[in-house]
Amino acid sequence: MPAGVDAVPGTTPWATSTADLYRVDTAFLGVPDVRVQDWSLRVHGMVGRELELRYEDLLAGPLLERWITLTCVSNQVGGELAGNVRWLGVALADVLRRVVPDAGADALLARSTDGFTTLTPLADVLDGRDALLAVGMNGEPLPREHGFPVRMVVPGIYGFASACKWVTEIEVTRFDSARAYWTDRGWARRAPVKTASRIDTPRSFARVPAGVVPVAGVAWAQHRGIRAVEVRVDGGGWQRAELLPAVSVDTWCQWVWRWDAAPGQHTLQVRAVDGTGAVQTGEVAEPFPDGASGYDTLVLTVV
Ligand SMILES: Nc1nc2c(c(=O)[nH]1)N[C@H]1C(S)=C(S)[C@@H](COP(=O)(O)O)O[C@H]1N2
Ligand SMILES: [Mo]
Repeated sequence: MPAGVDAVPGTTPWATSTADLYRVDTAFLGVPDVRVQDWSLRVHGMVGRELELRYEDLLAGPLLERWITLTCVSNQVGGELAGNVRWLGVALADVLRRVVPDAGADALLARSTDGFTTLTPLADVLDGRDALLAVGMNGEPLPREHGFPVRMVVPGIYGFASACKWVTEIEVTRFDSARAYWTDRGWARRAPVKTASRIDTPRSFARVPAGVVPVAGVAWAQHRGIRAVEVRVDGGGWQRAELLPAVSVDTWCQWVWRWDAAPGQHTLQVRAVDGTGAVQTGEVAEPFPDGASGYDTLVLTVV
């Protein structure tokens, strides 16, 4: 964990404990129970040569340990379907280099024991980001709920399009021919994480004493990073917040803005600027089909 985080009471903890990480499972027959000795991963499709990996092959490494913030496309603006976890795993790009993808391939179709599938851009996995075949989280083997024994984690892409749990098969394929669980239900075929920011404290409808009020929260734009966070009061000018440390462009960032609050009812809004300089859009969109957008907005009373 970087020094200097968790400095403002009421902000989401920088590190998400395994117990606190949100869960999304489509399997209605309970959480898959996969035994290590029965598990293997077949990497095939548009490749020079197929590969089958056993659990011991992954443990033989090299293993990388990386903080990566995972987010769900179903998250509403201001919502809680996001968490920052220390993942342990093998670089997916290394595995793909061993199978030698065909020049015409542009997608990975990952399949889970429960029939769930994800469709991920091949170029993103190969561009140097820390896409992982993860075997551990937060210093322990993956718990069953989060995909034991092995799952994918790809920074910058929503979970439904990258984070296949209980993964047993990866097919190198093409976007124009492949179909996946959520794309069959109308969700986006390409799903980069949208820049998002959230006010954690004060809470909505809070009553706070006049004077200096720390307004704080988190912001994320995985694999682009957060360059700035800005807050505005009652639709006024955007004011720069202070950013707390982030480990990399793949993790969220806590922020705080010290507000000299005058009595009355006020509306606060937050927006982030990502590492490319792009400002988070205020255009309101629902999560379907490719992620929510708009400013997190808080109404409170200063007394
Ligand atoms: N096999 C399987 N993998 C899955 C899912 C699922 O339902 N089944 N849900 C996906 C979605 S929508 C998200 S956001 C992430 C959530 O991972 P978590 O449940 O470990 O937080 O896993 C992804 N991987
Ligand atoms: Mo999700």
